[in-house]
Amino acid sequence: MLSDQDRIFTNLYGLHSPGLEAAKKRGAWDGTKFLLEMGRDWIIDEMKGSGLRGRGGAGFPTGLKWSFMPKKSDGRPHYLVVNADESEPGTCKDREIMRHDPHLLIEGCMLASFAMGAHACYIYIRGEYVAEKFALQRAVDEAYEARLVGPSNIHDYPFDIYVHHGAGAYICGEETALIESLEGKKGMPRLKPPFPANMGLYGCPTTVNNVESIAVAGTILRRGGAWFAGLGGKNNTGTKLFCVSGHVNKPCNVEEELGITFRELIDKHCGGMRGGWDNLLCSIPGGSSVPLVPAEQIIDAKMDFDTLRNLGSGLGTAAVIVLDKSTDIVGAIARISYFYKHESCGQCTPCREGTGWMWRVLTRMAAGRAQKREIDMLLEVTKQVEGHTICALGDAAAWPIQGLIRHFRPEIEKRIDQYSANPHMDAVPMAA
Ligand code: L3W
Ligand code: SF4
Repeated sequence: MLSDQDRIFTNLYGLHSPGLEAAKKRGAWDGTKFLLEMGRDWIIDEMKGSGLRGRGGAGFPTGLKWSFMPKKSDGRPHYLVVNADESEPGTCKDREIMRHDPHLLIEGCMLASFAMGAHACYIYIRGEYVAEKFALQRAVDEAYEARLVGPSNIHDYPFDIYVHHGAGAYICGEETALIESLEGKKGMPRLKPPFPANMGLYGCPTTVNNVESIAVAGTILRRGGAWFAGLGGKNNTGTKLFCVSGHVNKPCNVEEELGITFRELIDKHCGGMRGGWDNLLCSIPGGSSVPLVPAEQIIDAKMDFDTLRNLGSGLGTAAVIVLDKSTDIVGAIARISYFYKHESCGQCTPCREGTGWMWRVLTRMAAGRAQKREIDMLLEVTKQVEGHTICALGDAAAWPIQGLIRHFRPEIEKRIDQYSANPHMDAVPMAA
């Protein structure tokens, strides 16, 4: 169990002001100049040693990503871009950081930018996050006034930071679409490679990191990479913000050690499972993009990248959606399919056509109005979408359906049987 001393964020929520003076008392901006004086290589080595894996969904090692930025300048400026376009259904952790601990984020921006030779950082914040945008801008203004950042600051590292407000498109959370949007164009993903580290914002070396990945950097550097690496498990280190929603008694955001079990997470922080553990149907453990995991597999599973991947799912953003037995699981996944159809940018055919096709078929299946052979046809289409698109939205649309068919095929078949026995019924009863 994570002790309060090892929490980076959530032991503070609700107790303190997000303002600069209070943030400093909690440790933000403490010794930042000293950390900068340790040098770029030291910072990157500590981040590598911490084992921190990106907190935006992909879990890519953060220190390694920073090391991809060119060491020597070829005349092009370097940029850090912070992805605060938090839009993955179920995910609301970065929102908490921007509301309550914006100075940890701003300090992290400076440290990360310095390590990568960037003198400017853009924080791209989700369009719907209006209060958070103002909270963050207030904190940025405070940091400028206190000369913690700015062209001439007490850290002797010229550094500017800009908050950019998005316009409400999920796809702008994809790093290259985000870059396009920052450049003033339509938010449409680019093909990778080239990766942003070589060709990012305005064609310059750029690193795009999630809010949480950057906001933990100051604490990691102050306490040492080894401290962070000592929490969690091998290859799954540190603390993580979990956003638990759905059929638990008390949905919440909480910081815990990676590797806490699903059951412990819910019992300790969420007042337990609604109706008791026998009532658990399944969980979508990492935001809507990852496949569901049925009750018997998830209940004692470790909540970390590798365990959940071995269960055919993923930690994603650690947005843990808990579903009890009252859930219309086929209808729920059909609703998720609608989300991806709606958010597809439309530039590649498998995604543009496939997301709509999959949603329509699944919606019929939810009501039993389908033929059993269509289940395999739907599965086949998900495989034609997965891995055949420019960005990961295609995969994200395919995976939840694959998880449904893998674990709940009998439920789909039962509905089809019920409907064919009585085709005049309005709808098949949704609950199992
Ligand atoms: C240089 C290489 N850089 C990889 C960088 C790359 C990126 C990072 C991870 O998708 C997932 C997606 C969603 N040289 C590199 C390299 N990089 N190889 O590393 O890259 P990648 O391609 O593994 O992932 P991605 O495209 O960033 C993210 C899933 O997260 N997801 C979505 C969450 C959405 C939000 C939101 O609300 N905004 O967080 C949740 O599971 O499906 O699979 O930076 O450039 N050789
Ligand atoms: Fe756009 Fe979908 Fe292609 Fe991504 S996969 S680029 S969202 S059409």
